[in-house]
Amino acid sequence: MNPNLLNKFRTPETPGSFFLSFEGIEGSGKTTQLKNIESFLINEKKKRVLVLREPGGTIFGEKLREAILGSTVPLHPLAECHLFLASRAQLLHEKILPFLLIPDSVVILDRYVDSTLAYQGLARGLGVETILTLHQHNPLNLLPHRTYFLDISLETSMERQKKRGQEKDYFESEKLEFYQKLIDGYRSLTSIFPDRILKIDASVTPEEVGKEILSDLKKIIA
Ligand code: T5A
Repeated sequence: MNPNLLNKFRTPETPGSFFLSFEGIEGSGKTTQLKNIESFLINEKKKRVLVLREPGGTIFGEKLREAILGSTVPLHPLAECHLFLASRAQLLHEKILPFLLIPDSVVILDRYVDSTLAYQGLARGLGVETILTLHQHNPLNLLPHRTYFLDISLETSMERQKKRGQEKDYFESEKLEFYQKLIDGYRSLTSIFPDRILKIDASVTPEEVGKEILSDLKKIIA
């Protein structure tokens, strides 16, 4: 990894404000856990909290979400990648950056740059450096203070998806090898960003996962 590339990235600096993201494969429990964190931050830490998801979160982003997840044709990895980046740039510009200028604000994102690194960079094969290079300019060069990577096995993901029983979207229809590449990819990202990404065992009960996240969060957010 070119160290000059990592130097192009920054984290928000407004006093008392934090940028958090949740990552993991389908069914890892991101949406379940971020609701828990949201109420802790509002009720106990008296923060102003904005929860957003990717792709989406803006009118334009939600249209792109529909286009990607509803696609019935296989997209070229670069086409896929640029659609996620367009949604992200608009979300940063319209919502994340203005909100993080407010003191004591917290943005919580359900997926962010590590999804692109894992899905398009590692599972589709575009490479980590290519994805980071595409993010090196403002506003895409903003990194979270903390990323919770909810780690589950292939079997757990499949079991939870089956239990939920919804129609499969564009990525959920992928083969098992794709999912294994994603799991390995996410795990490898923790060594590129050891200070930012915290791997959590998410195969246990939602309460146990929540406890581990809160214990870390209490250390970061005084
Ligand atoms: N994508 C996205 C890219 O390829 N590149 C990118 O750059 C970006 C941003 C988005 C898709 O786009 C791709 C990745 C995705 O494929 P999505 O629908 O927004 O799709 O995201 P998913 O992660 O697929 O959403 P899921 O709902 O499947 O996953 P979650 O949010 O991690 O899981 P959650 O909380 O909804 O839980 C799933 C089920 O498991 C249960 C829940 O009750 C629920 O039924 N559950 C647990 N059961 C037992 N024990 C636990 N600990 C549990 N936690 C949750």
